[in-house]
Amino acid sequence: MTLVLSAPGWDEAAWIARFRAHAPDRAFAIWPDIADPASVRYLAAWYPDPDIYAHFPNLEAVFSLGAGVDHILRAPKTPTVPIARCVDPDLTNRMSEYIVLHALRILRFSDRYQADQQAGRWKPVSEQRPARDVRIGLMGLGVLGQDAARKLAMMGFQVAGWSRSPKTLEGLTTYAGAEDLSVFLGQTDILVGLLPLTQDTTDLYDYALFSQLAQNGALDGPHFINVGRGGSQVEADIIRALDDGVLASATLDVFQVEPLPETSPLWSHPGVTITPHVAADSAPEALVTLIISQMTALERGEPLQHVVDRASGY
Ligand code: NDP
Ligand code: OXD
Repeated sequence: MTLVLSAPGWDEAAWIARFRAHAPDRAFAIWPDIADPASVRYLAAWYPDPDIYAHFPNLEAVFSLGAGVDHILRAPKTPTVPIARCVDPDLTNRMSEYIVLHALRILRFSDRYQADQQAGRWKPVSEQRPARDVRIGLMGLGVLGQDAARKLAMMGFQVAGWSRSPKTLEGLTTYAGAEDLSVFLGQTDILVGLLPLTQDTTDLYDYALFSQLAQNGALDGPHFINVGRGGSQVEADIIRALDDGVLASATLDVFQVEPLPETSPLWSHPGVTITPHVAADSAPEALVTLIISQMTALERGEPLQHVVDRASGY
């Protein structure tokens, strides 16, 4: 009952050591160093080799080492066994921290004051609007979107959310589907992308979408924060929208290509804030514990948690 780990670019030996510390009686291996492929029942993966799944005839489950699963579903031949993703309170809290941090950074003109400090300039902004005047729209109302929505509302922001299926959530204005998108965008001052990457969400954040954001809001124009997936954003359109004043700023944690190439104009654009896909890292201990508990549950005949729906792609 071996678990194979495949996470190219990560310190895989350290991860296996963590797994062994939590489950010393279990067998673990690192791809591609596999002595007996028939013994492999589980795969824990982050951007694995797309051909990996065919090597294990007795595979029973694939565990994503993150909340997203696009890195697994991008394979031409995806595994036929269930895929479970990471859902963990630490990860959820971290994402909400990131979104609240940057919403407040925008509200409280932090970038401007930082530049003023560097220039030795004492220049209070003439009018500091309260959070209650600012409308934040979350695209994605899943595990992460709902938690962020609650915490943003706690800070006083007006919060709305958009999802694929209609939802009723206390204290939140909700919109669903393509038919509601324009109305949702038209009432949004800070747009937060928290969508999984699927066929439907690829290249979704483009110039046409940014152009529909509220232009009459309490801020200096619409702001965009993307913490979902870079494949949902058209980076050339972000630059164009910033240059045209269609967007006031873009805060990006995810990119079309990661690591963001040195040649990307996003690096030096004054309207862009960049973080290297760290909005909500999975805490290693929590992830290892989750995966081991999922294996144990399966072996007891209990259902796997957080299983991905193949049809919707997330
Ligand atoms: P969930 O699966 O819980 O929620 C996804 C949400 O997106 C749901 O509300 C879903 O709608 C909505 N959605 C999906 N497709 C569409 C669509 N075509 N149109 C409208 N809404 C859609 O995911 P999580 O909240 O756990 O995570 C979201 C994403 O965040 C992950 O997939 C990952 O890509 C990203 N992420 C990024 C991290 C980072 O560090 N930057 C860390 C962790 C995650 P519905 O509710 O109707 O199903
Ligand atoms: C992700 C993650 O899916 O870090 O991006 O969990």
